This record gives sequence, C-alpha cells and structure tokens, in this order.
Amino acid sequence: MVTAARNALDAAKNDHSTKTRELEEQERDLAKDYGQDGIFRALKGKCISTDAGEYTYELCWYDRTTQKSKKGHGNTGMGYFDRIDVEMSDEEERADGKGLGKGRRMVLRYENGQGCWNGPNRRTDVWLACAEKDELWRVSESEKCVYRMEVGTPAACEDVHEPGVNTGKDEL
Ligand code: MAN
Repeated sequence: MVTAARNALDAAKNDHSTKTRELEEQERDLAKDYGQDGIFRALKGKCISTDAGEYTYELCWYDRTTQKSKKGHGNTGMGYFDRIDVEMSDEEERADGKGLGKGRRMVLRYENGQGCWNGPNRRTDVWLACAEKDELWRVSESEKCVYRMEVGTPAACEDVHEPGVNTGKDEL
C-alpha cells in the first residue's frame, strides 16, 4: 500500500518537473526577440551557408554563426544570437539585387563566439535585406574577429521599425 502510494507520488513529482521544464523552455522561446509581428519565428532551426576562400560560413537563425575550415582545421564559433537592432545601410544597389542597398535594415547581433587570440570573443553582425529566398550572400571580417554577413530573406521584406515598437497592427 505504502509502496504504491510512494511510487505514485514519485511519478507525479517526475511529471511535474518535466512540465515545469517545458513551461520554462516555452517562456524563454516567447521572450526571444522574433522581430516585428514575429516574422522570424518560422526561421528558427534553419541554417544557410556560403563558401568563401578556405572557409564555409554558416548562419543558423536564432542560434549561432560558424566558420568551418575546408582544410579540416575544425569549426570556429562566431557568436550566439543575442538581439535584433536597426541600422542605416548606404550601399549602391547591385545589378543582381543581392545587396543591402540604402535605408533602414535589421541587423541580427551574434555575440560571445570563440575567443580571438590576443583579442575579444568573435562576434557577427548579420545584415538583412529583402529577397525572394533565404540566402547568405557574402561574409567579410570587418576587423579582426568581427564578422559581417549580408543576407537576403523574405522575412525582411516589410518596412523596418525599431524593434520592440508596436506597429498597432495587432489592435486593428
Ligand atoms: C582564424 C580565423 C580568422 C581570424 C583569426 C584570428 O584564422 O578565425 O577569421 O581572423 O583566426 O586569429
């Protein structure tokens, strides 16, 4: 009798802690910055990459950026997703359309990557521009261990507002 009751109690406690963990995970997920009207939510868990010299660079939305050696020297973490900012871009349009152009652009900040020798942790600014499909157009190292990715995505095709500012759309 007592054993059965104790087993049932243990099972209930187990169940409770699983549910609590799930709840905490969902709260963390909700608290993340999914951009205006949550337009980036669909991108979670997806990655895009591009070849550049001796490396392949990978961007995993809402997760991390990685520099992968093609010569088998291993992977280097370029930062973990932190937040969305807005900055002005002032670039000439490119003939193939694969560029940032001019105007307000969302910039995803990836921070706290692998330490740079004699320097800070690596980090990545991911600049977004409107495009028909998700594509990592180019990667550069603007200063040592500070990387810049230029990315096209349908998620950037709406007007850019300051993050966190409610557009009022939801209230209509
Ligand atoms: C590696 C790469 C480079 C970086 C240097 C810094 O070679 O991650 O991008 O500039 O380390 O030492």
